[in-house]
Amino acid sequence: MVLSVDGIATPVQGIDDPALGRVVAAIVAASRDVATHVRAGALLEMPDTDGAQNVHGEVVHALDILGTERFVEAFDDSDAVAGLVCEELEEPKFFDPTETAGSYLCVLDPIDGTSNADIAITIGSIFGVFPTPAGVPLEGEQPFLRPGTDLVAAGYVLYGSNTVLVLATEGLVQEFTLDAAGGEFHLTRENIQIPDDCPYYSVNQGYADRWDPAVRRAVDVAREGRSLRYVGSLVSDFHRDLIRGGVFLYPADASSPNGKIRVLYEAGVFAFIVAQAGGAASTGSGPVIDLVPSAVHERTPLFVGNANAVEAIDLALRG
Ligand code: AHM
Ligand code: MG
Repeated sequence: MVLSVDGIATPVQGIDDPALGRVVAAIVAASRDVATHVRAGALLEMPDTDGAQNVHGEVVHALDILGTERFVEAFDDSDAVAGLVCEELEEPKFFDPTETAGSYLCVLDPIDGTSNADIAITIGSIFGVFPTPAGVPLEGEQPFLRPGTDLVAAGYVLYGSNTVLVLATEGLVQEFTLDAAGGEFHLTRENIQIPDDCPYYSVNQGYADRWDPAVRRAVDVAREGRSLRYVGSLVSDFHRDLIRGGVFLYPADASSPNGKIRVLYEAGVFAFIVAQAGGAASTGSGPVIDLVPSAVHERTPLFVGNANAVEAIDLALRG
């Protein structure tokens, strides 16, 4: 069975459960709204941030607030999401259990690449969908402390020169493009496989002084014969690598012993997507997709993209 998902013009392969269809429809609804605000930039009124910082000690942007509100509302309305971990919310949020039985748990970075948000550079939303685990009380962090292998769907929305939704389900990665006039997403790439060629590498070279020798070796290996591209929005760097070929590195360094990228709603999601597309994701010590976080906002070093490039990086890290 293939379901029609509200807000996506084409029936969506890989979505067979109506409740999962409602989760995707909620992501479509929220991201369409975020896309409108991203497009309008400073011309649309935005929430007042009052200089707030989030749980990670980072300055909150108005779009972080707006994105969080829109996704929370849409998930709540869907009656298909039992709980949510969101980058901008310190604690997991649970929805009315009488309306959400047998549904899903979502993880979300509502606005990835926040530092690019008010300078007209591409940003995105990242999401992952887990089945609600049987026999685990829906409270606290425990229901979310699971590996990327448990995901049933994951993806991102990229607010770039056009808005694209990439959706990964078991064995399939599809891209949909928003027709801003009609308000619907249309299938534009059917079965994405990461290219064998790997012309690009991405890393924040500005942190080189903080890297240990193993990371320096790994970056040297990643750089060999490749062009550097670094947007500073992981979702943009990842999308380029997925379509054109490439590898992204966010290693640990002296100031960030676990790197910056979060396991649940960033690294794990990209690990799931890239695995369906024939690529790889490593922490430097093992596959990201097997990583079980011990806290919902835990971070991990991340090396993701072309499988051969990730393997070469792993070898270099091991010395
Ligand atoms: P964010 O979710 O708060 O925006 O942080 C994640 C972003 C990634 O999109 C990007 O790859 C990285 O932070 C850039 O960090 P840095 O400026 O340290 O290179
Ligand atoms: Mg963010």
